[in-house]
Amino acid sequence: MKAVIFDLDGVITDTAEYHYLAWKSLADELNLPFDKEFNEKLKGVSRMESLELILSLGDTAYSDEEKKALAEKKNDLYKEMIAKVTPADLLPGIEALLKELQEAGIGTALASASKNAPFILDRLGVTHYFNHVVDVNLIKQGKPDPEIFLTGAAKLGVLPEECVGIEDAEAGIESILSAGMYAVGVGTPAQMQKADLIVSSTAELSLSLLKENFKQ
Ligand code: B16
Ligand code: MG
Repeated sequence: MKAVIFDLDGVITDTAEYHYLAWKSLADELNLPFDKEFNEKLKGVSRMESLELILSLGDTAYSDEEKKALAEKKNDLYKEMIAKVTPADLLPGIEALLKELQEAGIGTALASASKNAPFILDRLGVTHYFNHVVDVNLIKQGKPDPEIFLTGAAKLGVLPEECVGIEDAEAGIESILSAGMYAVGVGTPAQMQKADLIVSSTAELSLSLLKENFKQ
């Protein structure tokens, strides 16, 4: 195991609630029946794809320009919310794991679908733990395509089979597996069916757990 590549939302911090609240406000304005259950479909999915899914709840057709304005409106609200993020919003066990990886000289990268990821890492105070943050603006295919995880490995100068990927979304696990990496899923066995290793909480993650299982 030479590197660990992390997802952000749901693994490092729980920004899903803020994404939900910002989309909910937009959906209410458009009179669309958006709820928490539907929100599950948006995890790991890009901003524009998320908007398309939400708009599919109604039958109004929007021009590309209108869609851009709607996505921008959601993002402005989301940005107001994430401005309040602090290091206390790190999920349990994550900072300890990042420290262990750094001390052991194991590479780390962030493979998040979020264009707000660098800002959130700064707010959490963990930017310095990452050797590379994949610039999602340069990624052509979103998760479940392997491109974002493969880019992370290439930037770290390691082979995909030397990497562990950690995700909380089904699309993310598929992305890791099709990249040829070892997939760790945070969630329930039902949600993380395809993952090589499942933990119910990030608090269970540690360097020794990853090393022991990676060998198998
Ligand atoms: P943004 P991840 C994803 O983050 C979120 O899970 C998803 O809900 C969101 O739509 C996507 O980022 C894009 O975020 O609008 O900030 O660019 O799980 O890949 O870290
Ligand atoms: Mg996620």
